[in-house]
Amino acid sequence: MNNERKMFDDLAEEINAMSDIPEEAKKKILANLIRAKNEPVNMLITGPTGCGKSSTINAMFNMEVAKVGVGVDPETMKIQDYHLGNLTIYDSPGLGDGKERDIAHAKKITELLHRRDSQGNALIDLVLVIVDGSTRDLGTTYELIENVIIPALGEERHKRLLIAVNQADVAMKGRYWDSKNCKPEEKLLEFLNQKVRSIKERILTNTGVEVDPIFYSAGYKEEGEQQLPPYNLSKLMCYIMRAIPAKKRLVVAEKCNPDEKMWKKSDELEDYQQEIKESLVESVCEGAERGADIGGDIGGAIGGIFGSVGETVGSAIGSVIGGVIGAVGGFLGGLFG
Ligand SMILES: Nc1nc2c(ncn2[C@@H]2O[C@H](COP(=O)(O)OP(=O)(O)OP(=O)(O)O)[C@@H](O)[C@H]2O)c(=O)[nH]1
Ligand SMILES: [Mg+2]
Repeated sequence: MNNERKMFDDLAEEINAMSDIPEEAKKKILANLIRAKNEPVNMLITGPTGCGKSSTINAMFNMEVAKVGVGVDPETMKIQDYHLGNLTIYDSPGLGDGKERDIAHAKKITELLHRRDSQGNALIDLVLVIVDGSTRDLGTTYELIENVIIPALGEERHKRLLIAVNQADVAMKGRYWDSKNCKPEEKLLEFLNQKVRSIKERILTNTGVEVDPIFYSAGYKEEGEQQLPPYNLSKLMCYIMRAIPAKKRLVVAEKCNPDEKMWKKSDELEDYQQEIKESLVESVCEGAERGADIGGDIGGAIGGIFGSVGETVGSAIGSVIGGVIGAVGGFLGGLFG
């Protein structure tokens, strides 16, 4: 747990040492950093037994604390909470464990989603519903999303809900998965695209809520065997960063798995690493433009802030959470120095 302190301290130190940004902007950025360091982030991860909740948590945040199920019994019977500094992850079973248990799970999820923080805001920043890509029957998943989660989310519900289809590699029983390159072949890609499209349409039709589901693979690990690398985990993280308020992003970023392998493989439709990085820089620099404005020379100052702060933030974060920031094509080197 040393990383987080180091990341924030490194950033503050480097920004402090910079001579070419206006004092006002510097003050604003340092204030942002202090605020960001203390931001609590609360995520709920849910989905049916065996969909890969624990595997996803472990892959994203480099934990071994979320026990991956190997037997037939669901490992997660109640909502478990994992605390990683200011980041709290709630891991809850979805529906499909039998009527009585389903009612109990639904009740706990509803309660959690109604919980408020001390300022009266919803406690849960983001709900990630994981769908098992290898099953055809999405009935209980739809029930969970449409009848439990969406009604409990309140306003701006589309912003706090993320749906992700896991186990992309075995969605067609392992066929058409290019395991050498860790990506789906054409047929599987089509199948997965169709799947997320139909989920999107179904939820829109039934609830009027617009979601943008993605597919990924958390990777696969058997006792004593090598970890199969995840696919689209960087996309999932990118969507998480988009969904949560800007000021909360650094707390999530500092907990990301530093193992670059985890973030490397994606559909490459966008440069997810770059977007993550830009979203972090944005969150640190928020309001600093106005600071520069006070200083007078607006044009040059703004460019300067984003140039040099970008570089500093990029390399400081990069050295700590190289996974997220640095993995795709040495992006750090390319853009920021
Ligand atoms: N092939 C493949 N297997 C996966 C993937 N993600 C998870 N698994 C496997 O699926 C099984 C269940 O994964 P878990 O992470 O324990 O699922 P869970 O949702 O936490 O399950 P419960 O806690 O029991 O509800 C394990 O054997 C995992 O190794 C994936 O992306 N691909
Ligand atoms: Mg689990």
